[in-house]
Amino acid sequence: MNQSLPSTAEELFDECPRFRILTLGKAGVGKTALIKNVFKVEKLLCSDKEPGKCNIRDEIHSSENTRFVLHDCQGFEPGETDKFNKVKGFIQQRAQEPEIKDQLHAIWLCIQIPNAGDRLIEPGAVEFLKLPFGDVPVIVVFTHYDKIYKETLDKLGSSKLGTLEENQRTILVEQETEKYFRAEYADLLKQLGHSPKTLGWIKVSTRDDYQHTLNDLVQTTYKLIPNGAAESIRVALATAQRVDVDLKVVNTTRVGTSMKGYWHGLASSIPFTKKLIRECLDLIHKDIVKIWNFSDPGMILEDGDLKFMTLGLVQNLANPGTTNPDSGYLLAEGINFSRKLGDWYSGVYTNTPSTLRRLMGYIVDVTIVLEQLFWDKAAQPQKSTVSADDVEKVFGLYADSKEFVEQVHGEIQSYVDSMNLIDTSHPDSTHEEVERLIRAHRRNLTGAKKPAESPHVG
Ligand SMILES: Nc1nc2c(ncn2[C@@H]2O[C@H](COP(=O)(O)OP(=O)(O)O)[C@@H](O)[C@H]2O)c(=O)[nH]1
Ligand SMILES: [Mg+2]
Repeated sequence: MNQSLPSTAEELFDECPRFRILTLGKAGVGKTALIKNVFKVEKLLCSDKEPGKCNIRDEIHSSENTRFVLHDCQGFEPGETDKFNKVKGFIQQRAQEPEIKDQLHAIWLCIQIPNAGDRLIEPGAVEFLKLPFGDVPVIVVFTHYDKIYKETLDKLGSSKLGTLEENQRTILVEQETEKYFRAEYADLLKQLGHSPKTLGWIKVSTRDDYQHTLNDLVQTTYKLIPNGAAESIRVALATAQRVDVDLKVVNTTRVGTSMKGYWHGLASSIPFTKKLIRECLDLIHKDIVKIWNFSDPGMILEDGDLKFMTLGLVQNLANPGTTNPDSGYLLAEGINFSRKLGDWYSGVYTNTPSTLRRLMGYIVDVTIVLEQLFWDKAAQPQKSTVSADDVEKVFGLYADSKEFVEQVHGEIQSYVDSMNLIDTSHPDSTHEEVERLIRAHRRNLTGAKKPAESPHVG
């Protein structure tokens, strides 16, 4: 009997289902706001305790995003030895956990940027940073960045900024504030006496116009995960966070192409031999949707029409020269497509150029559509949950930009035409072409602003 297909995402999530973070910092510095904004949740739960009464050992979580777990601690003043030892003990205990899922994956030490003239980094924070953290990334997070941004704006005043365009003003203010933080961080490192490999810093604000600072925090954390760390930790962070679209795209391809990834065999067909096309596509579809981790309690993305609409969209890859119907037609037909596709969809996988083109097209198309959905949802934070209408809209944006789809599919056609499917003695590099296609054709059709493009003058 056939063994069932492996799900690479599921294997990674078995090893590390949740990205485990410790936030540390005085009450009011913005830890809770930070977590809610990075993971896009409204409510945090801490077993049966009242919010704010949690112990560092308690697991704080949210039903709106199950891919992260938080430990929260209010930090300590110099001389609060008991509190200090408790934090130290907790970090040590977690470092000794044998299983990756129980270890800490990142520490965010949050420090609120004080009013001008005050000292930024207190002795308590310096003491903390001298602890041995092993391989756990530790990020010093300077919070309430919007305030110093505005202060700097005022300080520079109209004499320096008046004649500049808005984006040039932004750059100038950024440069000024950056100098301040760099100096503070350099001073901190001096006090520590060394510069740990896994230490980083970042300035953030959870206010609307500063969403790009949350991207920076996620990217900084991601990059500080050591090279030798398990792949599943990186994938857990990329999945859990809901601010950085690049990490979603990179990790969609990363899961498919990781050591055990089945994309390696897309052309040489090894993992798919004797499987039904339907099974192969279900697996690909589920894996991609899981990494994007939209707020989708109704499982609209996994179980809804997206799969069949995308199948409809890749039909012209089966019969070169044919054109695709409009998205309205694909949508109206929905599930009927599986019947119309008949033999191919419900049949056994065969190693043919036509099948390879359709599988490649499926991965690329669905990833591009999900990126549109990301932008669409980012532009309407008050409606964070995915609806069937959202999917219809973003699918339509892609499917109906016909020249764009033709370009993508044309490149797939050329790639498959130029390869020799019979020759499986060479390693199959189709996954590289899939990655290239996604990278080359990503674009934002929704018109929603990228966080990094937002002016942060408020
Ligand atoms: N100006 C500004 N206020 C913030 C920011 N982040 C949080 N706050 C405010 O600071 C207060 C404390 O935030 P909270 O997240 O509860 O802090 P926590 O005690 O560290 O968890 C709240 O009134 C937030 O609205 C920020 O980036 N900028
Ligand atoms: Mg809090």
